[in-house]
Amino acid sequence: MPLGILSGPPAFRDRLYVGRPNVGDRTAFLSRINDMLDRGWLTNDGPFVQELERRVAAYVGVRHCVAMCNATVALEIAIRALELSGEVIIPSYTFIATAHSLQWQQITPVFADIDADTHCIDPGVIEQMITPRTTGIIGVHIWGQACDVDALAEIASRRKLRLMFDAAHAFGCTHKGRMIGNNGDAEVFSFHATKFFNTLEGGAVTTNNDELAAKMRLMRNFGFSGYDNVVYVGTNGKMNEAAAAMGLTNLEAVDQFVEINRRNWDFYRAGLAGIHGLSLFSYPERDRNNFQYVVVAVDADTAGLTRDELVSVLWAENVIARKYFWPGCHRMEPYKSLYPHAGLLTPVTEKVAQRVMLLPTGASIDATTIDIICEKLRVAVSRAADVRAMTRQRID
Ligand code: T4K
Repeated sequence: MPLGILSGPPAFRDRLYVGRPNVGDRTAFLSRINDMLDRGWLTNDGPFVQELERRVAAYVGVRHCVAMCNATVALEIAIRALELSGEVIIPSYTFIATAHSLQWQQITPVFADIDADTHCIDPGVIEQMITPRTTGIIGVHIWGQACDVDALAEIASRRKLRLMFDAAHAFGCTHKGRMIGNNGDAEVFSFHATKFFNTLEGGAVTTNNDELAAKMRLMRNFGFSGYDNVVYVGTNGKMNEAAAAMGLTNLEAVDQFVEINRRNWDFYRAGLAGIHGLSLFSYPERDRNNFQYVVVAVDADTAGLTRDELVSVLWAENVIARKYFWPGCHRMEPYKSLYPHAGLLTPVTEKVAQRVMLLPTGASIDATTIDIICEKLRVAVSRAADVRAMTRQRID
């Protein structure tokens, strides 16, 4: 039953999704696809991939960009190229790919808690998790906001650990005035369709380490060094030319994407103001963010409704809000069975994961739509008891 009957605005007819792709100039993209077909070079380090790597490296201000087929494989390759083994410390509050990229290679992800304000890994808890088997730390720049890079670098250097970053959310973002992509031994971007900057599917590792970059280039191509000569265990991590064509097109529009996202975020800030129990995650002005994520924390005691109840209300209204990254990696398999007590060390993760929901943004959403979404939330919270009864009925 739509919430509209509680005298709020009517339900949307079409579904509104989190993660709608940002797409640049369609004509430019199709013209590149034509070039690709005319050339008959579809993948394997083609000219578009090489151009994209050069342009991304210049944009990020980093020595090397190694393009890959997606960020999960990019994480796996970076982890292997850095020779991580044993245990690696990561936050539990991240997309499951961060943990899986280690477990896939028989490396144990050790789940650290996060900071309640930034949602990023808390450097204060890391020291106690280091054991003789620990070889590295992977920080995740959640919501495009840099984690405490300096504190992590200090710990890594003192304890002789490798440090890399899952920067899947952070393309176009800065840390202390410098583009993310330059920190630690390596940083990994996702260029998935849902990301701020997409290549359909894709990802990249950026690094200022020449040797590491060369190694990852070989590893993404089965370990081939020239024809008929394999020098490493490798995999197929190559980006194809159609993906790179999309990347080149979208790279020309990144400023526009930020502008749209920023505008939407401001509309949400105005629209959500004064709704009891709902707080919009804000990005510190000192750094540049891509505003790809509209993150709202629900305080159930004040709102009168839990995050899950609000999400089901929105779904009933065709607003497909998401509960990223609930319930936390440590509560998903195989980690849940392997480390049943991991939750004891991650109280902040548990709390944040229960409260957060993401709302739709991007070019397909305008001010009027955002107003209506906010109004739906306002009506739901102001009539929490009725809504709770209605959502219970729906569930029953
Ligand atoms: N590290 C972190 C911190 C990450 O967040 C991710 C990926 C990775 C690593 C790994 O990166 P990749 O290997 O994927 O490059 C989605 C994305 O598939 C995933 O890339 C992303 N994080 C994650 C946060 O979100 P799901 O399982 O939520 O996808 P799905 O199919 O439910 O789609 C999400 C939303 O996007 C839906 O509301 C529909 C919309 N959508 C999706 C696609 C694919 C569209 O509107 N159009 C589309 O083409 O994981």
